[in-house]
Amino acid sequence: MDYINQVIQSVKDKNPNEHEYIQAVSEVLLSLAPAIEKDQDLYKKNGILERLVEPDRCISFRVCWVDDSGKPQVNRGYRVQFNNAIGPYKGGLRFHPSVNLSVIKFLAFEQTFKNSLTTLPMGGGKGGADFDPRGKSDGEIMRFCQAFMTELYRHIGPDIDVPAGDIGVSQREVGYMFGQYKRIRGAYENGVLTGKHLSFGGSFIRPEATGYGAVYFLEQVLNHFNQNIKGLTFALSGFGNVAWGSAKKIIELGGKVVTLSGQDGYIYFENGLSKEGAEDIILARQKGLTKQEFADKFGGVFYKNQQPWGKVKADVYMPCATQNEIDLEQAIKAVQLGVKFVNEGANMPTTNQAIDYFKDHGVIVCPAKAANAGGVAVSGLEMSQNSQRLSWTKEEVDNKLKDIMRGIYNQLIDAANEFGIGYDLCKAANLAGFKKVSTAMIMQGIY
Ligand code: NDP
Ligand code: 2IT
Repeated sequence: MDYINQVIQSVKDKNPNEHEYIQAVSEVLLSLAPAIEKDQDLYKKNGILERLVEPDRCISFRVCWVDDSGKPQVNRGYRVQFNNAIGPYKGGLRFHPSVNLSVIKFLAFEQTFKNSLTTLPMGGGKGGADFDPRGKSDGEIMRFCQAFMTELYRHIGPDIDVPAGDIGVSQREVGYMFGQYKRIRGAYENGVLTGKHLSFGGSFIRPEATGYGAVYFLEQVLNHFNQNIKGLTFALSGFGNVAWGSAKKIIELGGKVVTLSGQDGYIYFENGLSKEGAEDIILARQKGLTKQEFADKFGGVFYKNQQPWGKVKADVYMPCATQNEIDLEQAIKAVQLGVKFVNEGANMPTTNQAIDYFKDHGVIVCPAKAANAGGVAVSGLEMSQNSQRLSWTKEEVDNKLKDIMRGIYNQLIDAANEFGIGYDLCKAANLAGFKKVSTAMIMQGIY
């Protein structure tokens, strides 16, 4: 434990303002105690923890673009290439005003372990910009994406680093970025980005994969408790890609979705969101429908500037929007309301204190790096299809996704058994991811 605490302290000393990054590192490293205690000399000799918390490189760059009024605008772009021990750097790009180095570092750090759990050969990376896509015209989005890629292109490639979408980046943005990459490189390397449209190398099921995968993962957990999705009530946050895929699959499997949310508030559906409503989320977003309009259309009530956590009764809380959505205070109220499972669709949506409170009160937390790994897993399958110059059917990809999510769950159970930690899926995910990445790092020598 001394070794772990020393490394956490050094991360705090070196990066005092990076709260999200310190939070992610503390959560992971503290849970690795059983593995470190078992092989302390090996890990110390190889400087594993010190190396694991220092990204391979952090790239930051100016993104200058011209808005519709002809005015130059400047944003800050990032790509953090965290760890490529098991494959090329891989991870999404986030366009949101809250993006800073700490946020991108925590996401890239988490991605390293998540990607390892998928069993596919992908290292960890993440990027983005403090650009706010809200209220921007399509032309402005295109020019921003082109300007962003004009700098990013020199750092990426199908065997180097493969970005994809995240908050504020979906198929449209990936398309604009791929077009610019292709123009600059003068080569058709469509494996350089994932989340592409089907017409130029995208994969079936990639848009749905994060949400579907999270529900497939939860099915494994529920199975352990002799339960299933049918009849359970779900409170979801988010009104984007992950919430959409999750809501569709939950409803298909007989669950009831009672909330969706955005930055401006949440919608409560007393009788459950309909199948049509779930399918409409992405279209509603593209058309710029407000949450109030969506609520009116599909029989919900909109609660402005509020989030559902600790307010809404549900069997499963499924945060699908952003980091630190559920804090300790909300966790306490959630337990009083009888929540039984927290299934993390978003990355690090639950604070460390809230996770501990949930665990101490018998709530099962399905950690993001396992539960939401389906998105990057199908990104990995998109890379495989691009390399083969083939595309697989919807059924083929969906079946592979189901296998991968089952495999992730089994890896967690194996790690929990190996290290004697009981049914703690958060610790198990960290231990399983760490084992693979650290083995590869040790075998490749100190660098
Ligand atoms: P989208 O941009 O499609 O949707 C994001 C949603 O979250 C929007 O509804 C947005 O609100 C809401 N949101 C964003 N920031 C905040 C905030 N600060 N407070 C409250 N709500 C917020 O993103 P995704 O669905 O792709 O991503 C959601 C989460 O899932 C992120 O944590 C992401 O890292 C994670 N994730 C995504 C994967 C993917 O494949 N896309 C894969 C794995 C994880 P509004 O409607 O007001 O804009
Ligand atoms: O957080 C994530 O796993 C993603 N945003 C998806 C990354 C990817 O490369 O598909």
